[in-house]
Amino acid sequence: MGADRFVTFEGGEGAGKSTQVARMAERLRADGAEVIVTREPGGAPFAERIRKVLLTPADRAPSPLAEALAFYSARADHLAQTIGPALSRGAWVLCDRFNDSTRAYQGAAGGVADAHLDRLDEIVVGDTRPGLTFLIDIPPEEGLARAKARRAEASADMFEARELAFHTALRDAYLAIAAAEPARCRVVDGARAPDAVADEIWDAIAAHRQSATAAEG
Ligand code: T5A
Repeated sequence: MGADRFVTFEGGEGAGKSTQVARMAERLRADGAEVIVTREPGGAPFAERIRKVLLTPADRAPSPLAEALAFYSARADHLAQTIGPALSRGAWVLCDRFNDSTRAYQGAAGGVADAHLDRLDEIVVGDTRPGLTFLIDIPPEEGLARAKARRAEASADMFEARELAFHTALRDAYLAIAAAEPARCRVVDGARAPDAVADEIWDAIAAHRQSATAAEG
């Protein structure tokens, strides 16, 4: 069982995660909840420094294992500095990407063994696992086109620049994660208009909130 108020948003490039995180934060706050919005990689000062290194295109890409370790280093800082303290005081934490991203990008698409990622999760994440995860699913071509349109003339970051086969493998990996953990993961069709996506996510958060409150007694 994860932390009930810890909600993560996952999906490929340009799926609409940041858009939906912002909308859900607004709705929860309007409902009187304390909410923090955060992201990975990043979400704390040291983790944001690692983010810069990870997303800057390099002449030679690092090995997927080296990448995974850097993401977990940032994650350890993020959990200690931001996520853990917020959950301890009863706030909701809405996080744009978390450890499912490492499973999909460095694991399934990059080849890092599940057993290695299991050990890193045990060491770094422990019990602070998300209680609810939205997988915003869209065809990779569409997500990449959105991301490209948004960045205009700026160059693609290190992950966005990878070939379509990589992004297709990512989508399959995410869908497999969601199928393996149906109690935590909700697959949402992200190809619809932002309002329709937001309404579906909000309904799921409301139901989750109700069952969490009932469990707290
Ligand atoms: N990574 C991350 C790993 O490899 N391993 C890890 O463990 C972790 C944590 C992070 C990169 O790091 C990798 C994955 C990533 O490649 P990032 O810049 O944070 O880099 O990249 P993304 O998380 O992919 O962020 P994006 O901003 O590209 O995608 P979002 O957040 O899914 O999309 P969003 O909401 O910003 O929307 C993109 C554009 O589409 C529009 C928006 O207005 C925006 O212009 N849009 C829609 N358009 C039409 N219909 C909708 N429903 C729309 N929703 C949004």
